Amino acid sequence: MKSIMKIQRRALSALCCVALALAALGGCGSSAEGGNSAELESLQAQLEDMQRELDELKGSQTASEGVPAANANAKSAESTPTPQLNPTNANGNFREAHGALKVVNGRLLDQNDEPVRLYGMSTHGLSWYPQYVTEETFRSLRDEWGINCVRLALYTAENGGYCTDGDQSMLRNHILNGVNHATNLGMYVIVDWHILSEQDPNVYKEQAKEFFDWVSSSYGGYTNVIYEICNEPNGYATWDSVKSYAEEVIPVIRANDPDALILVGTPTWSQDIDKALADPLSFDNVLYTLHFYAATHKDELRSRLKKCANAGLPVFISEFGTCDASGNGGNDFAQTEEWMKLAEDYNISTVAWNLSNKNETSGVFANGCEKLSGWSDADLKESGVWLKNYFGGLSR
Ligand code: IDC
Repeated sequence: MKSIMKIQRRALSALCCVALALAALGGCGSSAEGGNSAELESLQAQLEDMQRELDELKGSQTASEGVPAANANAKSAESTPTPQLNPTNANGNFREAHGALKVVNGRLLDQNDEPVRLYGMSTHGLSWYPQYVTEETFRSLRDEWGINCVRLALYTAENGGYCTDGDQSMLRNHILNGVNHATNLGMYVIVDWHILSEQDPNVYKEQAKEFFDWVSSSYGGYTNVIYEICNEPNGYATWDSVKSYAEEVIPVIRANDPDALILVGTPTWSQDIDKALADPLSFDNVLYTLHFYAATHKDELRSRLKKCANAGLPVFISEFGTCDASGNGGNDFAQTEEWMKLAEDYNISTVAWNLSNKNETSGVFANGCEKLSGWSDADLKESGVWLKNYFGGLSR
């Protein structure tokens, strides 16, 4: 701020000089001497330089002040640098180029009615690996990995879970930071109510309604916030129970964010999208999630996806792994490639699990690697190298 005032003062005094010089030139009629006009030109050049400096300073100021408060008007977070490595982003800021996304005839379209595909990375549980919810990390993922979407995984029932013994205000803070960083960087962001061990989302339905009321009232004006209302119903959870949960939670979100994109998990760890096809929800802008782990889920689940997508079901792969369903074990890159080919054919968005240095195959950072950005291949596990190359367009 101080330097802006300094430049403004310098500009003012230069302006005075220009005025004085003009007055002097006026006195000499139209036959100004070369010396005087050279002085005038030099003053004008100085002024132009100062204007440039001022513009640059204002630009950096906007960027560094661009993190909006949770309930700030969405418009305050507009200016962001151009992503470098996003194959679908020829227009600069990805979020601004694609705007509010919508589901039309089972397909995900952008504000220009063009098909759009999100390439995402999911955090690990925000209670355990919050260090990756930084602008630095998201920027590196965007510019070096080609990521245009981050998923914020808020576990509900585990140790440190939002509905068990987790620190709710700290967890909410991670959500706010994550959404703000993604917004500033021109990325989409999925707020994932990460149900898992409780099996049925109805177990914490009241908490879910309260949570999504808070998120959607904070970010109702944002076009880049996507709500994932239940990660993976499993065990005894049927589609009927998931559906009735969705029918209560979705109107809470819609009251604050009428056109929001909403992702709904399906039974059997988000594999039973056929159940949703048989009895879909009646809301607009809803996609059903399918999750796969390439070393476990193969042709059979891919056939299901093909069948459902051909029948017009909107599907979103909000979590996948290159390894087996435990998040560990060996990678199966050949199967992952099969999955990615299919996702490309149907233009289905894909978000990979997970941003952590945990000692498990799916944690993309090398065990012990503490870097938060600018990872070399040696800083990554094999899954990380593969994902970086795939999302970055090197293996597509
Ligand atoms: C796993 C994590 C692991 C953590 C466990 C908690 O990778 O570190 O201890 O959850 O229960 C899912 C889930 C996702 C799992 C992942 C791998 O959505 O939470 O993460 N997985 O098991 N569905 C299929 C696989």
